[in-house]
Amino acid sequence: MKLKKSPVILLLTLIMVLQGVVLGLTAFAGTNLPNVISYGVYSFDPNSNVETTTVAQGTVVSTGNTGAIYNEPPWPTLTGVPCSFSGNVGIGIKFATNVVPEAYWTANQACFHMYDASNNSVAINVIRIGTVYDGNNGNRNYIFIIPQCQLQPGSTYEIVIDSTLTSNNTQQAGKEQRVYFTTNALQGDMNDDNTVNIQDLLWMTQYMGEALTGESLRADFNKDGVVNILDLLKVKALLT
Ligand SMILES: [Ca+2]
Ligand SMILES: [Ca+2]
Repeated sequence: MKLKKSPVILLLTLIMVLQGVVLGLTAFAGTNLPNVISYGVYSFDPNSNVETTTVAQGTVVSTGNTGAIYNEPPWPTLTGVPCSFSGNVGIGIKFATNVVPEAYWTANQACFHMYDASNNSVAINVIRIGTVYDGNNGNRNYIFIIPQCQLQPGSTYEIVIDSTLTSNNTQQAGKEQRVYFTTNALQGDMNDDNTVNIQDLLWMTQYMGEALTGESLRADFNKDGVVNILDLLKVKALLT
């Protein structure tokens, strides 16, 4: 005897098939990928699970990405980055998903690399903050990069994030992501040799008087239109 399927069962079957198709397509399109959303310099409480304790120091650059939308790099360069890092300050990169779960943390840490303007590798610490690494951590989408040594002033650096960066939903980024930033210029380094010393004062004395040209405008440290003893004193106070 042939069983006749009820319309309700047929409808339910159809819904289940459609759901499967939708879920399949969603997975294929890659929603909830660990795409870079934003980056900036942050001070943070290393033991806090509350996002409000992660405080931006200056401008935060946004990529326009979400877990489903990915704008191809290059993204805007982050500026105003200090040359040295202390007191729980770091370059925070925010992702669309939780990128700090215990299961992937060691592997994710190894996905970050930093290079200087000459493409030399720069040693970094890669950290996460908080005490839990699941949905209870408001900072679960952040990873912080802290250079291990002093950076060159007024220089561009690159952070490369491997395509294998993985979120708690098992999704991998699937493409290399690159973040660029520039460091602050060294205050008082008038002659651009990356140190502030007596040579900078001597350099300034060449331009004593009204600040008219490019070099004398630069020597006018306090920007009052004239290069004089006041400028020399300002730079003298910065001597290392
Ligand atoms: Ca100098
Ligand atoms: Ca001046």
